[in-house]
Amino acid sequence: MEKTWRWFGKKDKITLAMLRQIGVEGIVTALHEVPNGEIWTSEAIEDLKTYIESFGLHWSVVESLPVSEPIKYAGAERDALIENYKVSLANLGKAGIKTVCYNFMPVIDWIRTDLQHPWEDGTSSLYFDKVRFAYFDLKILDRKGAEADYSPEELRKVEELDKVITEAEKDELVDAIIVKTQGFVNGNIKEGDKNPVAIFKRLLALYEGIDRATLRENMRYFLSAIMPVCEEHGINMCVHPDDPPFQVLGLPRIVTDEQDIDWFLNAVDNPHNGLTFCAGSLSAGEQNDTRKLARKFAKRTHFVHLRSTKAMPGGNFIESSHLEGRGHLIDLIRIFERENPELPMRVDHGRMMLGDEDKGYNAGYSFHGRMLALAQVEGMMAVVDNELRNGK
Ligand code: DNO
Ligand code: MN
Repeated sequence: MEKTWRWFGKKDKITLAMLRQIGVEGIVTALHEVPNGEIWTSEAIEDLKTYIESFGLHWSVVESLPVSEPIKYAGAERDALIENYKVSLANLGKAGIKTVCYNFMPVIDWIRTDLQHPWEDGTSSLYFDKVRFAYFDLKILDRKGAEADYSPEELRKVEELDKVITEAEKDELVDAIIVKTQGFVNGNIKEGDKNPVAIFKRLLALYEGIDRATLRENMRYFLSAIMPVCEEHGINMCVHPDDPPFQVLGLPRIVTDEQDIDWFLNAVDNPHNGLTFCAGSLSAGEQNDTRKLARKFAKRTHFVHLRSTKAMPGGNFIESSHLEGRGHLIDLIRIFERENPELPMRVDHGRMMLGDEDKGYNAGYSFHGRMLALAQVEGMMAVVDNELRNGK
């Protein structure tokens, strides 16, 4: 697989010169400054592409070309937004950038409740705590009907937490769930927005009455509309799985497990309609065996995120080391190196370590932690490639 790295553009403190030194080959990035739904012009694409190439690297994957909310809930602006999306895709294709990651999660992209969950060794990683999430849902959002989504035990723990939680801790929870993990991926809520909870509630209201079946139809509509452009320009679309892969906040989620993946691949059965195999997201679902999924979907996978998680008691999960956990990365590397060795791969998130926290990087996207993970993955890949060369 090609060793790629998510780079957040010219403002990223982790520079392309640094990435070259640590063996990165391809860059994963987006035109982060273009508002959702607007066209990515050829000029802007070429400008960034030339900049990347001036460091001896190349722009391998777009992550993400965001799908605006009205496309997901079928709002009145949907067709106009899809037309813009098609123009952006065509412009990317003309520039030779042919792998495009996106997601189809309504309102909220990936979700964590703790951005710096401490490890014994002094490092930290991202964490999802079911009770803290329930607290956000019940006590901060005050969502109607939310009680039905939690067990009596969880509801009891939420009440206990309510007695001790401070205002500062509440703000931290809001930051983790809807500000710091969202701002740089889907643009719905940005750092510095006043009253993010109110913005978030307005967004949630857009999905009232939209269930899994409707969201699926809207995804089929979107994919069918863009496939001709993808065919013309050789673009491979790859949807990122829902993270975590289960229903949240009354919102439907439709890329969570084997059945869901089968559904969208068959609904628009075209090789350009594929998957981002995010081992971290998929492994956070108890129903998922990443090895089985990789064997089944390797040929329709266009991009790989290597990351692992460990299930913790109470439906919680932690982002673990890349060498452990339910991601089973060594097995996945064996499968993908055999089935689809040209695939671009990135390590996804890493721990915070060695002063990473002082550098203001996006949540999960540390420098040292990701570099360590990349080295671990590189080692695993070297062993697998050696086995393959020796006919094993
Ligand atoms: C989670 C991460 C996310 C991901 C976006 C895609 O696994 O990889 O940052 O890139 O959710 O939309
Ligand atoms: Mn991912």
